[in-house]
Amino acid sequence: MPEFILHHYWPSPFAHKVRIALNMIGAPWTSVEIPRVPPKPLLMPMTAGYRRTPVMQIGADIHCDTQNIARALGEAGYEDKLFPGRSRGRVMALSNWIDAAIAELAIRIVITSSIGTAPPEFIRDRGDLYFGAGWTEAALKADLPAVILQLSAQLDQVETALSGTDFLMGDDPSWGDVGLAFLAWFLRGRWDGGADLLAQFPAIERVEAALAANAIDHESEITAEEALAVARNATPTSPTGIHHPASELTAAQSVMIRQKGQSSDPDITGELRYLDMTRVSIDHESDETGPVAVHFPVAGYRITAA
Ligand SMILES: N[C@@H](CCC(=O)N[C@@H](CS)C(=O)NCC(=O)O)C(=O)O
Repeated sequence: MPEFILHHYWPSPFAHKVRIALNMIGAPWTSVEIPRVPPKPLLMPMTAGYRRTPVMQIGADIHCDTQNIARALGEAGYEDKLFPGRSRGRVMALSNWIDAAIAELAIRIVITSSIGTAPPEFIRDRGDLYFGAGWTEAALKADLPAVILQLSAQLDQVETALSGTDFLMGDDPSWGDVGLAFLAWFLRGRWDGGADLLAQFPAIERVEAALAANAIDHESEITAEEALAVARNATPTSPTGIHHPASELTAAQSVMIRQKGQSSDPDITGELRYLDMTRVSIDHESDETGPVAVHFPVAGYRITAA
């Protein structure tokens, strides 16, 4: 099995999603701690400018976004453990829905409730990242009760989906349950109303208890400089070529990858290495890493000629 190097910080909920998955499937991993806010000078040379957390490195292949990281873990030999019973399509659809419908609300609630306690520069950074230009603290606070109602409605649907079954796909946990467990962990740990709300959803709490608790176990720790050296001493092993009949993009053309929706995320540019229905990869090079391949999911990103 390849060495998985996770670039993350411990309080990051999306990083916890991947930590839960790695522990659930029994894959050893190496931890690299990165800053919670930019600048991230030892990460960005590797990611072509992608700044979010987590990033998973396998040699000189750099996987961005948890939906793409799930695919990479499946390809690395953990398909059956992440998607039991050939459930990948159903699980990915469900987990995309959980990210869109529940994660967005949970993030909104946690950020809103940390106004006044978290450092103002952290709130500013996350506000610009998640809520687009023009957001205000006052509007976030005014919306909070309505957002909590939205969240409860979505959690209630998931609770119903879990009735009579241990996990979303049946007896065995999947990437879909991982997507639920990290959000419960996040709401409980970072919002003072989290525990009371979750108490209304015992099946979700069961999934959280089964998966989220031991998710910090890891094999080793290295510095960001050492991770850059790992990339420098490796070459990308991921495939190349355009495998998308409806795309006019061509191999090696310069492309821009932009987060969909309003956000302060920087644009990412590179030479198109690979495209299929669900993944886009670019070739990128920096002094610190030499040539690397950087991978993103197609869903949720706008990919255009640069
Ligand atoms: N769609 C992304 C979302 C990742 C995300 O928003 N992560 C948060 C941390 S939990 C983040 O990047 N915050 C800003 C930062 O770390 O600089 C994924 O699934 O990986």
